[in-house]
Amino acid sequence: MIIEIDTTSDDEHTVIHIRDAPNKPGTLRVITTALADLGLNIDKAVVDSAAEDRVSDCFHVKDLSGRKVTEAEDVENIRTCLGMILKAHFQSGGLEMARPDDEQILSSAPKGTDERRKHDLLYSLMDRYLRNDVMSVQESIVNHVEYTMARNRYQFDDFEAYNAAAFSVRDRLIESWNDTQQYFRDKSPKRVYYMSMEFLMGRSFLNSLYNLDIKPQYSEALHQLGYELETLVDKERDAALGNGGLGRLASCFLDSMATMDLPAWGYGIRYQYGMFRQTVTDGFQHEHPDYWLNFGNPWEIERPYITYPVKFYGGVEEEDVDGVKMYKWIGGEEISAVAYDNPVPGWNTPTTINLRLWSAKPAREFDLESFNTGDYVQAILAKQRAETISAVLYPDDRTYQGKELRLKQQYFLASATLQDIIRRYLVNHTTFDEFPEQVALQLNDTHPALGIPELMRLLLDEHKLGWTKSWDITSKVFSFTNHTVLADSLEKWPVDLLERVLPRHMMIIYDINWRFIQELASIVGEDYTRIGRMSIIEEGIESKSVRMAHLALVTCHTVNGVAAVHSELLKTRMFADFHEIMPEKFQNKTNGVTQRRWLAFSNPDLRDLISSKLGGDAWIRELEMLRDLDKYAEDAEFQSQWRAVKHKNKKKLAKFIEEKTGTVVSPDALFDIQVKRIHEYKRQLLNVFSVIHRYNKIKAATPEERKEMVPRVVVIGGKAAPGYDMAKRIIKLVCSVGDKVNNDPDVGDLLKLVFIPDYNVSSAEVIVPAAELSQHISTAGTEASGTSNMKFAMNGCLIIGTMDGSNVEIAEEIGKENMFIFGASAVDVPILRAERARFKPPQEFDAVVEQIRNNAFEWAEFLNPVCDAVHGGADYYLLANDFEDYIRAQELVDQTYKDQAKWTKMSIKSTAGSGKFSSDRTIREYAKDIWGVVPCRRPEPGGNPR
Ligand code: NBG
Repeated sequence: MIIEIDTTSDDEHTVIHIRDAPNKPGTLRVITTALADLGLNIDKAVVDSAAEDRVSDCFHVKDLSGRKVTEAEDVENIRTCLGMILKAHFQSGGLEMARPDDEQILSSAPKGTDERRKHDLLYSLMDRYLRNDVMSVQESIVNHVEYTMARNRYQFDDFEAYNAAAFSVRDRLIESWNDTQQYFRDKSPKRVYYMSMEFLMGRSFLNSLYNLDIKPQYSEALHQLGYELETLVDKERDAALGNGGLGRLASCFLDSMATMDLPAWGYGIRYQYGMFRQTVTDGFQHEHPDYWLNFGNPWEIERPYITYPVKFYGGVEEEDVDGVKMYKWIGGEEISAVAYDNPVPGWNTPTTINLRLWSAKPAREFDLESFNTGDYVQAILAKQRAETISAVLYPDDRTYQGKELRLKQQYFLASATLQDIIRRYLVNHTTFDEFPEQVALQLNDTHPALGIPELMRLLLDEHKLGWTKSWDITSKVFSFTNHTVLADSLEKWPVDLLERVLPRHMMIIYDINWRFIQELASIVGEDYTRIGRMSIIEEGIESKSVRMAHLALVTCHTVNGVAAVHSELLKTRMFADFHEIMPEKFQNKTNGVTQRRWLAFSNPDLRDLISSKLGGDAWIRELEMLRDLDKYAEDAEFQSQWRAVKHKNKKKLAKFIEEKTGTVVSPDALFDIQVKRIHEYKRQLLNVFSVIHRYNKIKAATPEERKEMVPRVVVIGGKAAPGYDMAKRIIKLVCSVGDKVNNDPDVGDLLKLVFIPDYNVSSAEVIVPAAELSQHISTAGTEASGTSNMKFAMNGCLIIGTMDGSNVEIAEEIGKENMFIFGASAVDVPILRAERARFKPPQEFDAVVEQIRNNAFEWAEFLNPVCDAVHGGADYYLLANDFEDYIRAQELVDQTYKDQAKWTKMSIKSTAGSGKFSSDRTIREYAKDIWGVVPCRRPEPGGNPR
């Protein structure tokens, strides 16, 4: 494209020629608007589109006072501005594209009828998609500033700019969401519903921009308005509706389901308070409420008309209907579940799926009685309490607590979700015969397992289907994932609590159990201990409880573990009794993570480097393609580019660490990271002990020896459950050791230990790309899978770890020789545990413990319980047993790091070998082996593949 500005040929006008420009719709409008914005009136325009794909236009213009523009500077300004605007327009997706029409109405309403006329009018009013060229984007942002946020369009700050931009992206998400959902309705495929008490979504802005493929336009649009996208991105609050691995997995799954065009929805709870914010002062954790909705949430769509009643308490009435005994639950308390939809766009596809979150509101029907007795205000206040049900996420991810409110939350999710699914199913069905062919329900752990008795209740009591039919349907639609190997994490609800809160459900559970026990007895005979072990009802000494995992095992057609070793443990230990009788139900589905968020978007330099070698970005959808990087693992040129990317990311993290903690760390040191929830089984303590050991070695070394040492920055981050005393003491220990080490002049840059507060999804997006070594060091047989190890490996970070969870499969893919593996195996752990009273810890381990006890890091009294837990025959997680091998592995890390060519080769091989750990692969397996759903992709808008 050429812009020529001629000030001589016309006496009265300046003549602007735009030659050889691409013939793109909307160009003329862009030019005329731009000229008007520059204060130029067009007196004459000659538009020549003789050539099909190129155009030449010519405009005769004057300035606002009616004069020809001749000053060289003004002419230059016009040329630059026009050039920029046109360039942005041509590069962007400014194409107008027709939206699909409603096929059903077109075929059912003949031309000429009123219905058809109305439809044609409605269609013509919105027959195009919103345009994505820079100008249209700016217009929509500024519109939202004024009309959505009611701010002055000349005065809005970064936060308001973020919000307006987010609303403008939301408009585009809604178009895609609507058309996807319409397409699903038309095609009516089998759908899968992912039910989870947690979705740890993180931020949406950048993710949506990338997935809708509109980031360059938004970046440019904002830049021209005086805002930087990178700055605005930080204005978004994380949606932290989850604790850790389990909730983040659910979010990665949504991304993969959307990207793979599955007819899928997520269902969860819209907590008003997400995961608490953690601050650390003087080494002590403080929890702050995360009222993330405070300033509004532009990503959600409130659906005030989609609401369902959810009941609690009350009693059950028996009815005789034509000689058949029927039950009816008369609830004592009723609240409403209101839907909030969160569009989830896929990458490089027109599909946008839905995450529907329920919010609790007072029921709309009011108790007239209290109105009449005059207690109007009290009646309203009582109703208001309904909202507490969805008020707060329980911040303990493991120990089951038996709290009534938690039970109510679980039922709230189960009930609203099943009512919604049944309503959708009944729109185009008159019987339940096809329900199992139309619906798959995945339970993310047992948290939503009350869905089982709830579906039974709805089918039996509301739809009058009878036990056999209801059970047949229920047992065909549900499947369940177990996420733990720790027995005390298994949920058990006291029978008396369930009886009180959900009396009808308790009856149904008893009925399910009674039938199961009959069947079981026919197999195992009079082995009552076995029957007792397997029963859904646990007969405790003082009270009875419902084993939710057993309820799920008995009902679901499939149960899966989340990594190969974990799934084996389920079969051989936790659920061995069940596996023996129903082996066909057991499967493995090794976890995965989305490479979009965790590599392509959060590490753009590495993405570009990888794409440059793999001939494009197809690997962002087919992660196994990364394997091809193996070829370049020893290529010196590629290695140095690879290192340069890592170094840039490390500088960014160093800055982040300084902002968050005040500690200055050198980006030239080895960055060694352990970020995850604080748990004894994850053994952050083992890490700290080795830091103390390293510190001791530095102190004992001569200046010459120090010169040979590899400088290290050890980063630990993670939240402790508020009631988990030991975890909080471990944080204190990390901070105390950090205080000592970081301020010791003998140590300098050789060693730093920092605790990063408030580890969450968005800080992980800065930390993961910068890590060189990451620690996944749980006692073998305790971590079901682990998923952050996959993110780190993808980003070329080496793993130091035990043969636990998914580390085992990572080693298979990447090669053990490219990791630092140490420690006892899962087979040995029970034996070592039994013998630990007789175990003599290595002398260096004892020395570290003694140092803490002797107040080397102060706070000895406070830290003593931490020492007690791992010393003198306690040490349930076998820190002392693994200590020597861990130190050996750490020394190997140092040695290897000195050989940068070798280290970089291992790093490249980590990325190359991580293809298996895409959640796309995991979801493909779930879809095929468990859900029986297939992709359902709507046609590309405008018929052009993106
Ligand atoms: C966690 C496991 C992890 C696993 C994730 C996701 C819970 C209850 N379990 O090992 O501890 O990676 O689930 O499956 O959060």
